[in-house]
Amino acid sequence: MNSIRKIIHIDMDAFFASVEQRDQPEYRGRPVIVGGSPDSRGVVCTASYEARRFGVHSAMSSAQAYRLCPQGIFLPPRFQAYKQVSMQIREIFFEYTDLVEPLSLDEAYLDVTRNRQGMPSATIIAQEIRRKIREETGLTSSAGVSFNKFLAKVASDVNKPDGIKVVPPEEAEAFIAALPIENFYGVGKVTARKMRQFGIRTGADLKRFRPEDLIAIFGKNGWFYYEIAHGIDRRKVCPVWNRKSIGKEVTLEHDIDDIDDINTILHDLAAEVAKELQRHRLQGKTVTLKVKYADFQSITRSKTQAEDIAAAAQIVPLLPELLAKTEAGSRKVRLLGITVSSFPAPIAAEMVYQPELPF
Ligand code: TTP
Ligand code: MG
Repeated sequence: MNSIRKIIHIDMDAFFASVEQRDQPEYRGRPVIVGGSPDSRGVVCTASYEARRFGVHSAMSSAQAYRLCPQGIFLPPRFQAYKQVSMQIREIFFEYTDLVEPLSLDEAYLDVTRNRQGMPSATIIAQEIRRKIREETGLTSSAGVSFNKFLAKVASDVNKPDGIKVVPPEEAEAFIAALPIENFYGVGKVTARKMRQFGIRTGADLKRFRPEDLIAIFGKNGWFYYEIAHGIDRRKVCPVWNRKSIGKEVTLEHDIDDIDDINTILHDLAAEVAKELQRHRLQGKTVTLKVKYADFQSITRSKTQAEDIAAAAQIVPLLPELLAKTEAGSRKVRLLGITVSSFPAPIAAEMVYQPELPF
């Protein structure tokens, strides 16, 4: 059965600039430009919407941005802060589905055809996700909701910032027809220019071309253009599940050698790791203990067992044996960590169709 998928594309608004405005309230409502300094040879990473009104945009030279917007607040990027938000929003996505495909720090595709909550409406899921992102990060995002990646991606730009656009199957044809080809995701500047030379300005123009003609003009991409003009995009949402382990570690305020204190900390870490494992629905067969001594020498000791480990009660019994293979207690320690690894191979992210339900 070839039923309808439900795909969400989420993209943060003016991402780097919004994080700066969140963390430095005096910059809110003002033209913030994140990137190289204006007197350097650097470029703009992104600009707040206030700065975009002056024509400033990503990848423009900072010098040019300064000419357009001399009153702009030029800030260097703080990647650690952006990464932190990126992890927060991914956690929110994973509350709904494992089929999350991040495209960059600030955007991802989600396939919510089947989701943990069994929610029938992708639109409601997208709104919930946007609300949670705002509550947990203080930042706004935009969402596109449709039945394939191409439409979801393009839709997320339509009501940006802080907006949502839903393209249900019955509206897809009109939506694509009206779309300027510059807004087609996957059509670069060069291709767009070439399309214009052939009189292709919108999706409707593109749709008039036969696939063999598009292939003759654009090579193998021609087939992709043909399909998207007809609302077809079979690409799956591919979760890059490259997570090989889940672990927690803690650097102690003071170096310790009391074995009871060490055990207390390890029990807490085991509980935290177990919580993470359960959240990601993962089970591993290997537990690794990490000890960093006061002199910064760092060692790990591992144990692999046949049984899958997902609970603190399964981690804790392994600790005495692992601890005995270290010098913790006879030497002072400054850091302790526990990691669980050896996860089973990820479940194939193949599409599982469900009967059509309201979009
Ligand atoms: P985008 O999502 O493309 O842009 P944005 O989030 O700043 O703005 P919009 O509201 O239009 O989505 O990119 C996300 C972040 O990636 C952006 O904040 C900064 C970084 N980036 C660069 O560093 N260089 C670039 O050329 C682009 C496009 C983005
Ligand atoms: Mg963005």
